Amino acid sequence: MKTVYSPRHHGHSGNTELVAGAIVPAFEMPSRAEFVLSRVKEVNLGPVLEPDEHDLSTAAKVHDKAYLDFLPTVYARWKAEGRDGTALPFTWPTRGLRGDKLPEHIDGQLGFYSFDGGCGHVEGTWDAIKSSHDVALTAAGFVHSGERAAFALCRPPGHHAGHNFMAGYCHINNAAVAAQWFLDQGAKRVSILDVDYHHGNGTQEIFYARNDVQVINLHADPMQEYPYFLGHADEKGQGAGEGFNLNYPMRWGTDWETWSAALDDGCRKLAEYAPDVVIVSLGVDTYEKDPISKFKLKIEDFPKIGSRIAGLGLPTLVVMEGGYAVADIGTNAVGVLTGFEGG
Ligand code: Q9C
Ligand code: ZN
Repeated sequence: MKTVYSPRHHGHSGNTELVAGAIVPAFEMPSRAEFVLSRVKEVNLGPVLEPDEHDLSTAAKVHDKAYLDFLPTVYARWKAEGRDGTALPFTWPTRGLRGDKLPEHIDGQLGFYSFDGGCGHVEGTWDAIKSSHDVALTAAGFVHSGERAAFALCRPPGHHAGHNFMAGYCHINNAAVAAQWFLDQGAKRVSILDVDYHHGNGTQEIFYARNDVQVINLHADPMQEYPYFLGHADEKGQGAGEGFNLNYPMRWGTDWETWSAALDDGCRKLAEYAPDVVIVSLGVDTYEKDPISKFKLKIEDFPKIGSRIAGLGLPTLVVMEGGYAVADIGTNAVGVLTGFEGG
């Protein structure tokens, strides 16, 4: 299986996030991608290739144009205020406020385009975001030209990013852009199977009223876990999209037995939809030793995920999302891929 990877993610480093009342070093850090890349090489998964440049025309079909124009400007405007460090919002347009009127000041705009305090920008952040987007589209290209599967080693991740907001370390929704790209190439139906510990709220929101992209999410119950405000079982899609969104919220402490039953059910629903291509939003933060997760999957469970997905027999694009137990995320992410390949 080919892996697409860009070293340009490195510039997105040294940033902080707001967690439990404190500004702390972001859990989403460059070593994550490095551990996954080393493991790809260690097991000889296949060639590692750099992405081609892609313009943002496909991204503009799943994201708001003004939001995409805003992202590259963030850090320069932060510095223009005489600041350094990490650009983060501290105010958000919640209920009763004008969510329709974009403020002029960078602090107001950061709040307007954010869902939380987890998407800090530093000097190299936009370049990393753009490279991650290019990684996803380049890997999608390999699947489109006949590879059975490809691995987009995206960093930063994407599944919390919605139509016009960043969230949970995510800015551009790489999996959503790839899904749109497959449709633009002639695919009739695409399924996104999101196995990250956290609900992929952005992916759900983007496709909620559409029937050309089926979105299946396995995740921690939003009653207990981030993103808290989306991801319940009764969210099934709306309008033409009714029935094409499936959520499997699970309680803290969920182990392989419970989790794999949800995976089996999701895979059955996916097979019934009979998509032309599957996009796996691969988060490995379901791991028992992940520092921000309360699920209990073990190292030996990850290859079984890959093998179950391979059993669908469909062209598959795997897009990297979360996973923060840095020393083991390589083993677990690549474990899914070798499991897929039957190794
Ligand atoms: N105690 C992804 O996995 N909250 N994003 C962190 C840490 C935000 C996770 C709290 C989690 C976002 C792609
Ligand atoms: Zn996650």
